[in-house]
Amino acid sequence: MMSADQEMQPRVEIATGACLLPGRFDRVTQEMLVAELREVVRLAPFFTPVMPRTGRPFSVRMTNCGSLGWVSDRGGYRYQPTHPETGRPWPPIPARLLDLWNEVTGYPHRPEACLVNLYGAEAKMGLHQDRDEEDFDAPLVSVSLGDSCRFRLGGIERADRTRSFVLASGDVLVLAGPSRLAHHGVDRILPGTSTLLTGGGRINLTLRRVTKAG
Ligand code: MD3
Ligand code: FE
Repeated sequence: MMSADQEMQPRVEIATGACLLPGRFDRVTQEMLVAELREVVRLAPFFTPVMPRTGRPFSVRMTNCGSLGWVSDRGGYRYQPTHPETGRPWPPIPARLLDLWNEVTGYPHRPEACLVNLYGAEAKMGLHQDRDEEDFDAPLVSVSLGDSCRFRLGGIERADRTRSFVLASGDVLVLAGPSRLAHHGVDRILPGTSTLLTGGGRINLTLRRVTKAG
């Protein structure tokens, strides 16, 4: 007899080490996550990051929870323990997300950062690698909420072939092994595809281990 948390859950390997769990969170659980994120955002409001050197604003707004948060400003990209505008520590990562990390990664150390990206209908994210962490051995976990997006996944080299996928509300993507350093981005939001967020838009959460544990 399987226990409730071992129920059949579709897993699709979209690239070596990149595993998609479509509909990992049902609607009611997505609503609970949104309520928890509202509290995060109350304590750590969304800010608009800008590109290093040029100061050009991102189309995505961001905040973080966890002991470290990812920020970008004219000085560069980095992880830091405090919000760039309020100067306060980031709020804690909701327990539901720590449980998800434990279930889907089996990684023996907790995530330190949860980056929260907020996309309006016109927002996108160019092809990039996530390499501001010290620990590339740890997996990375992404949760999509709200409107679907067209997500692009390439390879380690920028010129490698890319493929695109739709990420929908409640989907979880686990990036491990060779996919951890793959190029990726968000081509576009598909407006009107979800009723989860009042006013539409998309939220993506990425859970990350930043420092090398032990
Ligand atoms: C594949 N976010 O915050 S999440 C980012 O939807 C970021 O907001 C996108 O890229 C978003 O850095 C994509 C899925 C994701 C995250 C990290 C990856 C896919 C990844 C790292 C390596 C390969
Ligand atoms: Fe990324």
